[in-house]
Amino acid sequence: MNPSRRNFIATGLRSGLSLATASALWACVTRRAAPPVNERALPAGGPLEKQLRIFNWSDYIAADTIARFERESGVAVTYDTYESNEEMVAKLVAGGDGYDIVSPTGYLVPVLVQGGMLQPLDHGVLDRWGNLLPLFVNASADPGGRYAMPYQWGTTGIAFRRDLVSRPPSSWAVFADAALRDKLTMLDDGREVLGAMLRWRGHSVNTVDRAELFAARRDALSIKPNLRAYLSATVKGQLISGDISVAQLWSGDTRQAQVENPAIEFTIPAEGSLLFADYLAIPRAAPNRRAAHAFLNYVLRPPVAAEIAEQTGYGPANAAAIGLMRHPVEPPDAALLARLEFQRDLGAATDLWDRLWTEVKAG
Ligand code: N2P
Repeated sequence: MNPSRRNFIATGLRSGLSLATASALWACVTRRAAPPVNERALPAGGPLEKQLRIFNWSDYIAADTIARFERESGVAVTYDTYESNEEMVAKLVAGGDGYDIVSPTGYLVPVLVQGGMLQPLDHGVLDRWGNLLPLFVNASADPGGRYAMPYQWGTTGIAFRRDLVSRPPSSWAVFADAALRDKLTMLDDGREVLGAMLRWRGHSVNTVDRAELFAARRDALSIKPNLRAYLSATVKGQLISGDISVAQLWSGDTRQAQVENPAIEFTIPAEGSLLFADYLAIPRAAPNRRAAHAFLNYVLRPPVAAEIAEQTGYGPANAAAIGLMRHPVEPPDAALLARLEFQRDLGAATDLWDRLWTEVKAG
């Protein structure tokens, strides 16, 4: 393997990508052999393009955000959704489908930047940038926001039906409760599932300790017979119907389900959990750069960001939006941050993580 490929793939693995995805991303980078983006060729100063293609997480925007932007800008938007970072990266690798905006989670942004998959943002036209929370602008994902604009943040916890459990869960141990067999789901994401198992035993979600990781695999396999499936955002319907009683789920998706069924609650287990932010970014090959920046600037408007956060149940990365929400989601305070971890570089242990999750899925 040549050194730059090895470095690139190592960075991808450390960021939580599977080997297959990191290798495919590299193949894409080299196949394109695109010239370096000229950072001075900024998109300001020309007419808006007529089209914009957005690729975002499912259930991650307000009902009328796109229609209002279209009316105001005259730009026709194609809006597609995905269920996992890997699904989005696979599309980018396969040629991007001409997307102008994607929404990677923070840990993935440096990998996409290093792979030359994103183009720098033109801060000259993002005139409401100052509204963003420094916690997410200065995060390790993309310090200063050269390539990615913080969009929303959330936590991973336990969503449950108050009326279907004998007592509210307060620990990751709930997934070991055989009385709930087949009424449980966990996220379809190895770092989330193994991370929860690690926190359960008092370890970090970023551990590289082999004994801790083997114990996490053992725990994940031991609870697997209780699980109906590994499901991410799509579990909402089953929580609402009562088909599932307890799910490892993200805060905002739980909030959306709760609006449909008030018996649904959310808790961060006593042992702690994860915190994430997702970012809006413009792929290198995006055909509609000005329209993409216009949309980012639109989302930077406090009322727009407030409506998106209100309807999706997540926290806005926009400080000026919080006060406009009917149910304000304040940025995580010190007490919450102390119970949560951002996912970090796993170093040489990433291969082991990947293998253990593969074994859990197959087991
Ligand atoms: C939206 C899920 C986004 C949170 N449904 C995962 N980063």
